[in-house]
Amino acid sequence: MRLGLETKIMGVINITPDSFSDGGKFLDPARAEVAALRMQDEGAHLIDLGAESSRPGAAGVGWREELARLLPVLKRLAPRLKVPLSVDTYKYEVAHAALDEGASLINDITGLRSNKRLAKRIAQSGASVALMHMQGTPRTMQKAPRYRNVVQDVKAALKHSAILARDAGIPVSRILIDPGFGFGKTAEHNFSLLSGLDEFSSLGYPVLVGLSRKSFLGDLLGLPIGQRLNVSVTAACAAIFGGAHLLRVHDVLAHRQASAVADRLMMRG
Ligand code: HH2
Repeated sequence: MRLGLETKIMGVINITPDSFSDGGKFLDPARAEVAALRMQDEGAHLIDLGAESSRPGAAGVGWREELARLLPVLKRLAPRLKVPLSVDTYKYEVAHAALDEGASLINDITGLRSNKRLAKRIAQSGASVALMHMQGTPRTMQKAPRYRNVVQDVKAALKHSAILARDAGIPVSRILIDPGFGFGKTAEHNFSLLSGLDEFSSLGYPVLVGLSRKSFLGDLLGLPIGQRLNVSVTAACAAIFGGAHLLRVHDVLAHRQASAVADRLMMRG
């Protein structure tokens, strides 16, 4: 997967009972498989599997429970999908097993700050890592998020996460960064990050964004989760114009079509 030529699409499948976006839909591995194959057909460049919800207020689950949800789906998908698999986890035990099963990317919402062993394990495996920024933890992050300057503060934190990755031996070419929309951010913070997104490219890593179905977009018009496609796609295009390389989305087809237009305008496609 070559980043930088066209915007890449990461299709999201949450194997959880309680994800804010698709909770309960994909607990059955057969249903998860159908959804993943469909996302691949619709043009997803990779599929991100998550087995613990990180929605605001979520308490989290232990690694055994997370693995028990993840492994049946991962084992089923790994031999059947042509596109690479990513696993959304910050837990060493989960990442360790997922890498053994062929995961190509670990998507860490804590930006390698929660576990020292994780970075080394990723480095040994030859997989890539997505370093996301989060202030606090999912349980507390939306209580009173504060920044001096949200763009500069998040940028500095991501720079630090990238140093952790490189010090552990993960090559530059296998590192992605993500400002973490909705993770310890008010709506104003999220919009400042979106309009200031081009700042992040200067760190020298491809930029991943997760805007799909997020509350700060729906809240503009009081839209429930099922009606946030248009606002998600619009925000995604703004992110592409701001330099994003990869979109983490629940609705692959719509984002693929929109990004084709945005890429053409950016002369990337
Ligand atoms: N957002 C969510 C989860 N993981 N990873 C990255 N890199 N960037 C994001 O913005 C991001 C993420 C939250 O969305 P979702 O997975 O749909 O919900 P939940 O955390 O409730 O499972």
